[in-house]
Amino acid sequence: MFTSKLLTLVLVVQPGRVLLGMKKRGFGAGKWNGFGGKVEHGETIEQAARRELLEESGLTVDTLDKLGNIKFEFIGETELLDVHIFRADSFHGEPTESDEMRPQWFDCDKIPFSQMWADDILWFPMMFQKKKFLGYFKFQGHDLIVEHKLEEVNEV
Ligand code: 6U4
Ligand code: NA
Ligand code: NA
Repeated sequence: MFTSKLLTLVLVVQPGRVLLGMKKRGFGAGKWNGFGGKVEHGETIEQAARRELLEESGLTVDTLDKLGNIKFEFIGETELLDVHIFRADSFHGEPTESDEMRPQWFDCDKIPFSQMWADDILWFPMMFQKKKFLGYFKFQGHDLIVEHKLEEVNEV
């Protein structure tokens, strides 16, 4: 039996660049990624996305656009990660380092994919084009994708 854990992921995008955070501890430590984490009891997925973005980057946003949903399976584990992905095109505040993340802007043609989750290089192009998508990735360990599906959809 598989259970699943609801997670959020937010990409803050400006013309020509995207804000990523170096994860300093916990799941995915050592990788550049968007900002996010677990949805807690009593909050909606979007509330969790805003809370985690603020906790990890110091930023608030007016509008979060739903972009996609990806389910991750890790061989040998019975818990699927159900990650809800959002994009923000404007923000308030200054990116600020937290215990968990060190934020840094990257030009869109210099994204550090080799230091990111292996799935990111496949869906970032859709994210930059504001296309919506659904995906499923099966990982062996944290670096190897052994199976995946990714499709553009009209609504997520
Ligand atoms: P705690 O322990 O409460 O600080 P929390 O911050 O709630 O944890 P965390 O940081 O473990 O949760 O959440 C994992 C983050 O990593 C989420 O934003 C989703 C993201 N993530 C997980 N697998 C991913 C993958 N394969 N590709 C990707 N992001 C992934 O791009
Ligand atoms: Na987190
Ligand atoms: Na958290």
